[in-house]
Amino acid sequence: MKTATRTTSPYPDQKPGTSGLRKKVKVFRQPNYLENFVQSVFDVLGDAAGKTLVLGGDGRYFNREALQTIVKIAVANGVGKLLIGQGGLLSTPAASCVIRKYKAHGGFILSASHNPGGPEEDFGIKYNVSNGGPAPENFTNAVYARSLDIAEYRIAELPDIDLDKIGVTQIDAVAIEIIDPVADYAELMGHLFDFPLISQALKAGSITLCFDAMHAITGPYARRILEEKLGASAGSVINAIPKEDFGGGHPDPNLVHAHVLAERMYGSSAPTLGAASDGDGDRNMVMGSRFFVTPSDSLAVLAANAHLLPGYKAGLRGVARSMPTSQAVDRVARAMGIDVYETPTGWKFFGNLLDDKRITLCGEESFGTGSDHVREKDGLWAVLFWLNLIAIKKQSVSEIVRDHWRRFGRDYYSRHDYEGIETARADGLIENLRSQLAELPGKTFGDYTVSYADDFRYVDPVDGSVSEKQGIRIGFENGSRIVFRLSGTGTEGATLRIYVERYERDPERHGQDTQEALADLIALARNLSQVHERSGLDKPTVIT
Ligand code: G16
Repeated sequence: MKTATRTTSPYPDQKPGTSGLRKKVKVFRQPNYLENFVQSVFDVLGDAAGKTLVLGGDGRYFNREALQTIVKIAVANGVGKLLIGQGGLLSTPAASCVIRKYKAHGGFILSASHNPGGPEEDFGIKYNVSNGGPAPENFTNAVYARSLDIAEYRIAELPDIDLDKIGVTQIDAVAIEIIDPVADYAELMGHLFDFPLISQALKAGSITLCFDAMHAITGPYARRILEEKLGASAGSVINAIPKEDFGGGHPDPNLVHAHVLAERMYGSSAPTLGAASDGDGDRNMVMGSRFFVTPSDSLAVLAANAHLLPGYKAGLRGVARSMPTSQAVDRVARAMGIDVYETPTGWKFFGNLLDDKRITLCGEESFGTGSDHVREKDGLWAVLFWLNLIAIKKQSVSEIVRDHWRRFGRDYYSRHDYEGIETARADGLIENLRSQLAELPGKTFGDYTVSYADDFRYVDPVDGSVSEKQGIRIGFENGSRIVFRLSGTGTEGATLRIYVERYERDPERHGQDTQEALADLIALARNLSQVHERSGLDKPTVIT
């Protein structure tokens, strides 16, 4: 096998965001754009000789083409073995599972998550390290620095490999193995949950299910596990075939984009559980009949009940949530006497806490929940968790959540997104908020007196690393909060996210409409940020 060293010049825009490098396909298609980024990762990794790497993606447009390039660069950089999901497919949690199970050095995951796919849409790539989780910031910063002065990359002169045939191909000293993308993950799920109990309930029809795979990666996983292994009736998984453009949809599991599911769940014969996952299978949305579970509440309910499930019967070590996620899980942790950690947005921040055995469960408002079983959030895992819980409690989703509120109180919570703002205007809005921070504490706005106002700064308790400017927090004396931050996953312009939450202990007041319950806080958030004047938008583009 021949390898070549080719000269290249740097691109200035390869700084990874919240979760890897996400750009339009057209950007990735520029000469050497992908090659530069992948070689930069290898340069930071150092000696890759003999190491095993895992490769796979969510099957979106450009997935196969990019994989062929990555294989050739990996081979030229001396890896010993590549494990690749058949068809180039691996959900993000399954990639994490495979990296851990086979003790790989790391892996490349190709996805732009919930962003749309297609020639005019988005693509993404990220590197995960040997614990199966996204590379930490010091690694991604080093990759970015390298990408700014890269001058050459190495590539093997090979024909394209057959991504569809399971088995091993040996190319000189390198073994390239195409693996079943579902098998290892399905086996792991069988250890965590009571499959016989879930199966009994599904086969008896006492639990019915609609899982919307949104034409994305989770389709094959959900079909195999929910329908074939557990016996959910055929057709319980909808939009199950992954498509390069997600059927023209937006594979983001929320009430706006998973509207087929939402309509079914608000219809007359809704199943017991409704769920959806995103492009790469790490997000989840959970619904009951005429009932939407906020991701923050889902995390709190899972934490309060985890000990009932086989994989978690020893109890939880601790829990963590991203800063903008509601404080519902904090109340559970306090009642259980375990630690709760508040981290910046981004799953990578949970990695150290999990590895250091400080936490067992973690989650984010952005439809992500997970545990120490892998180092990514895990959509189907959350759905299986809920199925298992329903089978044990023999209650509906809404009954389980309402019981939870009665015990711990309810955290009314909502996120308002303003998408496609001109970047300079969005930066100006955040700067303006920053300039108010010093004078806000002590001020009263109606029922709300500010107790603290800051720009969130995180010191990782395990390695002491510091992450600055992770979002503006305004906390009130009654426990309510407003948070402002700019998204780190978009590919065009800026997206402002405004998160609002208010705690209500009184069960008599748990039946309010969320937007009404939060109306005062939402108005205050708009006033403080002058969002409409500064963004040029007269209302949010998405409300969840
Ligand atoms: C990624 C990260 C998550 C984060 C989410 C939203 O999820 O892994 O940790 O919460 O982005 O980030 P932002 O608010 O910056 O857009 P995913 O599912 O897109 O990989």
